Amino acid sequence: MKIIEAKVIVTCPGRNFVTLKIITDQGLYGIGDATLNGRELSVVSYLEDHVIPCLIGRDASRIEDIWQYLYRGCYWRRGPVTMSAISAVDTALWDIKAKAANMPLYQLLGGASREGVMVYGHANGNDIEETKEEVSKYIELGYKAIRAQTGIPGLPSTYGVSKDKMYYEPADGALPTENVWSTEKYLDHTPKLFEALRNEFGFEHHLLHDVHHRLTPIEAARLGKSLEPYRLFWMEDCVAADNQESLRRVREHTVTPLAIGEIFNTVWDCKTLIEQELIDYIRTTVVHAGGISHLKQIAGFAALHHVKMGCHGATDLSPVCMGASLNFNLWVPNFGVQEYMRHTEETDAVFPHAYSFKDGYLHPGDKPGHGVEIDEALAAKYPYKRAFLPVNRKEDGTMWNW
Ligand code: EZ4
Ligand code: CO
Repeated sequence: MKIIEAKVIVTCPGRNFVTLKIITDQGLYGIGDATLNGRELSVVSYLEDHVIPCLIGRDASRIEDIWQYLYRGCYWRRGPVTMSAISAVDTALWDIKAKAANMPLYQLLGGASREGVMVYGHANGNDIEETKEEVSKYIELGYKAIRAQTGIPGLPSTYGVSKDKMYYEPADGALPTENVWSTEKYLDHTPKLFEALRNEFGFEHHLLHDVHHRLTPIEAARLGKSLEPYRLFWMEDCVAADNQESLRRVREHTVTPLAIGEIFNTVWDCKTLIEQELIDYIRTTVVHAGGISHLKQIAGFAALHHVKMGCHGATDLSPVCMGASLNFNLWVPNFGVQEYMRHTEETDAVFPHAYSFKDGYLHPGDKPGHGVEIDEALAAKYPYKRAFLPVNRKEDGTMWNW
């Protein structure tokens, strides 16, 4: 089965998505997500200029060989642009293989290990009262796990707090918007949110929180300790993990479970974290960490060290990524939870999909492949629109992590 054509489809039904479509001489085709939020066109160029010419004529069934060809064969291995491009190729090829086998992808991977994929939604508000109301809405929708974020008194805006509750979209400017950050204010306020949520709703639901890389290890250790009475499912990205050793300081001070990895691209970005059991959940995803093929490798390694999968699933990961991820997560033995920020109706219309939500779980559906399509005619009606993620400064103007 030869690859005869591959093309990149860029569409902006409310936000930008990059999709790779690979077509074979047998009429079968597959699609993969290649969206890298705020840096989309770099992946488009990488695919069009440097990957697609090498794919034409290759055997679409040789997924592993093509993965190795693109990873080892470019010399400049790793990095988010390269790995998003490789992920898109890999996802599209698994889609083709599963379609050729006339199976949903999870069957090809080894079959279902569970009845559904537990997901968590994003509850957020400008203050604790508003966040409480949002949490109650997610509980009514049947969610078992809910991420909670709240505005910080004295700060004009806070990561994770949005106007549009179901479709939180951080890439909000044609140039990066500037946010203001205060570690002191954040550390004082955040435990109050979780105290209020446990007082109101008890301990029946899983609660999660995303620090979004804003703390130093000793500050993160203090937050983890102060959140212990509220028994979080996880505390996410509590420090930037450029240095994986940083998590050790957090780990030695708190039993609050730690999750990290949405910006990691390969197993090498989390090797120390996993091997030395410094984390509990690894958040690497299909689209940014090398597709199904490489995620299998990360998950297998993580399983040896009691680390579970907790894949990233924000709105900037397209429904194509979500479909592939759900097939992966229905199978993967060491599954933890899947993030699920709902896409807008416009996005769902461009990407018709077989997955569905019920009682806090997503199921990938039973269509052959990963179960997600792209309506190319509709996609063409939404041209690319430049959008950046915000940047973040401390109150005195110092650049900080967003
Ligand atoms: O900010 O995907 O856990 N979810 C997140 C996301 C990220 C965006 C960045 O593009 O941290 O909301
Ligand atoms: Co996050």
